Amino acid sequence: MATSNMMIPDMGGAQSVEVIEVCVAVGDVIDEGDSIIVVETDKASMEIPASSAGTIKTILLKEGDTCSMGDVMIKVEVDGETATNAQATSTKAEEVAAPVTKVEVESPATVLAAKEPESASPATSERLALVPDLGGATDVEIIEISIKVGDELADGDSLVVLETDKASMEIPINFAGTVVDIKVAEGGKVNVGDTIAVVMASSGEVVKAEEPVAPVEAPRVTSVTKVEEVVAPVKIPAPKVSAAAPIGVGSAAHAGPAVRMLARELGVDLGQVSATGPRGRVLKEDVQVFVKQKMLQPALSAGQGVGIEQPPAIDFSQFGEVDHIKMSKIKRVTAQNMTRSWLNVPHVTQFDHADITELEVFRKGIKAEAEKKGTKVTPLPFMLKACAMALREFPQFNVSLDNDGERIIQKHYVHIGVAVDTPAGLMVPVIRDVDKKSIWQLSEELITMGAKAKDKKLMPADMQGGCFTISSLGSIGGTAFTPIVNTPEVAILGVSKAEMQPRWNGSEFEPRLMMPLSLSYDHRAVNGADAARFTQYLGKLLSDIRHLVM
Ligand code: CAO
Repeated sequence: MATSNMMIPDMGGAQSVEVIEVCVAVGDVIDEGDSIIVVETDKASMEIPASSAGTIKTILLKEGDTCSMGDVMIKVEVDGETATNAQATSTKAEEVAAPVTKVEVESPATVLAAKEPESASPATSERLALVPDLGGATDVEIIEISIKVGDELADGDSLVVLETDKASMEIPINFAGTVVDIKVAEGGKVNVGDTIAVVMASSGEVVKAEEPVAPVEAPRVTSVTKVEEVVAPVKIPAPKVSAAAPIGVGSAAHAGPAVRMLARELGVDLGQVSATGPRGRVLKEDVQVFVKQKMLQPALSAGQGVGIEQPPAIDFSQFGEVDHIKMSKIKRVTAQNMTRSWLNVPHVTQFDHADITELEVFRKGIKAEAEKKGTKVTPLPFMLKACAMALREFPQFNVSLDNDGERIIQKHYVHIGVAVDTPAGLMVPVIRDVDKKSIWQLSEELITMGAKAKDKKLMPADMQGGCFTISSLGSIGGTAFTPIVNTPEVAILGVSKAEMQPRWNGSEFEPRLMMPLSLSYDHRAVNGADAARFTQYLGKLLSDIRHLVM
């Protein structure tokens, strides 16, 4: 057994390249060709594979380091025979720079260009931008043409984006000029040496037939293969240009290296981004829209419903005329609260009815008295009173769950919120100590709070401290609904419109005024049997309001 150094091979001429992933750990047994690290330039990411088999003893690079050809990546323990070769590798690797320079001149791309002197004739300043060596990949698909005829290109501007099953890569031009003709089409396949475009080189670009056009600076990975030939038996396998697999963010997504780099910088998982580019490619703008959407969801962060994909943004103007109307602050806050509750609370809704026939008789009976007092008594104050008694009877409804998931917080006060629909949005003023107040007091407070809500006069304190909420649609209609629990409370009572219904009294049907009740509850705090008992109890209290004074 001997220990040898494994070095970074030629990376298509790229220097000081960032290590974005270390794929191995000390002690790993690796085979030749296994990925050791992943590096990323601004053009592509590449897996750097092992040049031989062995057991990793030391890793000399870490994520965030920069590296260049010849740098030692790892030290490996190898068997005797491999060690000999590895020794050769380490010796020869120091010479790697020289042969690579030599080989680059002979790279297939440049050789091909040199074979077309008429195309790159010095008589005209037209030059061909050719497909460079693609690390051995053939018939590579063009997924984007980044230029059009007439474009003035600077050295390094992207010509096309190619995509293999492993990576997408921008192919840049390595001289400045104006695009005269484009020889490829989106969706077409290209190989090394194919002409991408004819470009009128800017003045100052020296063109000599004997100086072949080396069309691009990256990714000339086959030159590494040449290194293998030159420095045999040293074996430094070609880096695998692979923007997809190693990135770990949306590896299956279709995106160019620049987009991937942006996604990496922003910590965006490309797999979650809705792509709007051709053939499902993720564009930079898609990443930006994704981030913007996330920023608009502050209330959903910190483990609350995160990871749930947003529906894709749709341009509705394609279907007809639309307006974009800014939501009021109240509506935005309500939307966040509703979403948070919907995503975090396991909701169950218990449906029931309360027979309020007698209650209604009584209520109508006190109408004149109420008017004398300058107030109005609706069924709602009775509901408030009944709920307050039910919360005392079933204290498990008067709790909040501690965020640690291990405790419940039992409340010994009874404050009940009442949902009020206002033009500005939904507000929930809280009536305090409901259990201690009379129907008259509750009626007055309801009227006051309802008016304050509609006049936007509620103070934050008026809307805090609720133990339970009532949402009454009784004045509007409907037979039942599923209200959303107003967290951190654990239950909410929805009240629908009371209607006369035939009820079987044991010997005949009789008309009774039945009020529908919809009790939604957090199933972590409350179980179904308790919910059924709770609504039954409400029914008992409301069907004979003498119970309310007991
Ligand atoms: N069944 C049948 N009739 C009902 C009823 C029910 N469940 N609840 C109320 N009503 C009747 C009332 O008796 C009243 O009729 P009368 O004038 O003939 O007595 C009428 O509906 C209107 O009542 P109201 O809405 O003025 O009063 P309320 O006490 O029921 O509601 C408040 C108070 C503050 C909620 C109210 O001002 C309000 O905003 N209501 C609109 C409904 C609403 O916003 N609900 C919240 C929905 S969002 O989840």
